[in-house]
Amino acid sequence: MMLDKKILRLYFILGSVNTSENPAHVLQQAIEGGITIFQYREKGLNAKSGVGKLTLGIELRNTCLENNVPFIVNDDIELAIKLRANGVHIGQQDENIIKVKERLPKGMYVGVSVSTVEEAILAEEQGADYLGVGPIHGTSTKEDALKPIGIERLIEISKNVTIPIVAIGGIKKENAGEIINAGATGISVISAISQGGTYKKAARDLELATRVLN
Ligand code: TZP
Ligand code: MG
Repeated sequence: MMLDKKILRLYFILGSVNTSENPAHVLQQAIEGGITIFQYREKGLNAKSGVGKLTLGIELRNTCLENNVPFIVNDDIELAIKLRANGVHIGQQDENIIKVKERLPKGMYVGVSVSTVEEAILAEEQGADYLGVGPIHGTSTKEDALKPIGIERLIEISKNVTIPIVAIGGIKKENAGEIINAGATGISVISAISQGGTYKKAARDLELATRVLN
């Protein structure tokens, strides 16, 4: 099933290390502000594992279910299946897309992170449902982030694939419009909402900033 593009407009990603508040509260507020899809990404220094990761996953999964917001799990395919997530998001370092798809129940989406045209074309060929393209700009949220690829590369990638693209890395309301104009279906953010003070307003402002003609 083709992923509805409108769903990818404002893609919020969060894990416990991205906030000093209750992640479920941050998520609830972000939903009220207008996020369209959510990814549980429990990664980085002091990230939860095992039961702690599962427990928070259940809580965030329930928040998404109650609000009818699609729920994606980063990297952890077993957890995604256990939580009956709507999809998984994998990177270039993770398991091969074809193998991942074989393990997933039918109808679960696979998103793939790419930063080059070659990776994008290959991910589409292998059956990715959408691409996460970046990092577009510098970001301090991901410790091992690659060098920023910039808007020109985003344009180039969007010209070479037909599946939807969400851009990631250093995106905020001030630069959201140019991301959409570059051919992305949506924007993907961590800190612009999780460090945004008033989460609901931060999400609303981002959603408004994506409303440009493309
Ligand atoms: N992948 C590439 S950049 C990034 C990830 C997960 C972090 C994005 O965080 P922010 O705070 O929106 O720049
Ligand atoms: Mg990964």
